Amino acid sequence: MISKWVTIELAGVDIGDKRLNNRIMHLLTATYMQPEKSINRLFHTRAEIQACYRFFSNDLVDENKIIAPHLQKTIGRANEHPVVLSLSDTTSLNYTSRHTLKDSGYISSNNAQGFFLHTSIAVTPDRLHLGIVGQKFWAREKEKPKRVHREYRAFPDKESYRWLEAYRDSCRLAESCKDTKVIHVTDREGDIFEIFTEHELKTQRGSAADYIIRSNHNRTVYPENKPSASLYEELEESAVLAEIGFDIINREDSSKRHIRQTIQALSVITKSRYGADEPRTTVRINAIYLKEINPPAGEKPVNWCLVTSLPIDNIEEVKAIVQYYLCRWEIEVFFKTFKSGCKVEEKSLRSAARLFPLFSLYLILAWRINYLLHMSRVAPEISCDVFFESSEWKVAYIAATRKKIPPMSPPTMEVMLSYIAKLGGYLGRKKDPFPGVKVVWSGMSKLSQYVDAWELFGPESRADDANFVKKTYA
Ligand SMILES: [Mn+2]
Repeated sequence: MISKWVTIELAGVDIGDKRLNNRIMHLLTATYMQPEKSINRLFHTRAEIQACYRFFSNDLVDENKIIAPHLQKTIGRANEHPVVLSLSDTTSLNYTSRHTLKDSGYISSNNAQGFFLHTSIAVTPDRLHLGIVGQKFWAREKEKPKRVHREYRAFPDKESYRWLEAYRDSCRLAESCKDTKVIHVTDREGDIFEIFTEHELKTQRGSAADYIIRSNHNRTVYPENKPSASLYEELEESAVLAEIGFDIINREDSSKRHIRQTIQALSVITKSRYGADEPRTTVRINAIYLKEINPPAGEKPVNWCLVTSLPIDNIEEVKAIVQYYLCRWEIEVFFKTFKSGCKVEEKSLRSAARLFPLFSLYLILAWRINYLLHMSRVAPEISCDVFFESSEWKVAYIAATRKKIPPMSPPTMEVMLSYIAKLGGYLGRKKDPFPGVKVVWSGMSKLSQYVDAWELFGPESRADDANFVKKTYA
């Protein structure tokens, strides 16, 4: 059985032949409800397990074919929103313990082995995940080279090139969604000059995504009243426009810290850094400086400089940019779902060529889990049968409420998610926060086992069965 949402999400998938197209739908359905399971434990029969391994070892299967229909769906969803943030970041996947894996590379200085994944996800300003915008997977060489002197590499051969490629993905999204403002958002690693020039180029062609990038370089700037200055000094000297306050969450221990910052902003000219004989490109960037007021003793102050193509003509615009940047947290949530939720690093396949398509499949899954979770918050009133099969919500109702007969009509998303969270161990006490991703995926996993049992125990226990419904509700 293929889930309804999988049929829709992967409509038009073209792996190369009909059986492969069908197999990917089966695989996504099987992994969906039990994302954390290993391949061997996902399936009930040896034939199914083998079919899965055969799929990933088939030369026709590649990661771009798997993600392609989903990218189209992301565009469709983005089209319905006036502002969409394309959050872009890199994460590493650790495969050090997999000795049979030949083509992994070093991922850190302590000789850990694995792969890198760069992806951009589309998210609305109220943090609804809309899907993947672009993906790239790669491995470095086996061992970290001892850096005697840095070898010269053309920009496209450098690892940092991925940030420009990701920005181009965001521009493609902008071009496909003419009525949507698409904003490319990254942390400091994404601060490369090539994005500013690419933005100018794409603006002329009418296909530019805006950008908000946390600044990494104290660039030389050219204000009107002096020959040159440094970006951070100029910002420090500009007038304080306002103050803001918000909570940040520590990635390690999930503790919260309340931050208050002053806001300063300015618009300046900066230039590319090429050799003396090359012409230097001139671009205008807007910069926002956020400086923490009275940071706690012993703690590093939270000071950020953001560079952006968005207008900063008034304080409302500046505050909106800061709010958009704070949404960058969602890609961390997404990576957490992908890595700890789907336990991607524990999935064993023999080579990168087989693992990369599997990563694509789990990217779609990680999106789906976050999408459901956020939907239940931003649209709690919609009927859950938009997202769930009838066997799923009926079984969830019975398991969570301990009542024997499910209602005739499906519950709302909010209620359905509360059932799933309950199965995942969420107690729902007054002071408890919203159920998180972790509770939801463990609830989904349990639910899938219940649905399995429900379907196994024959027609009399199935509420879909017409006779059963007649007998029970008559
Ligand atoms: Mn990063």
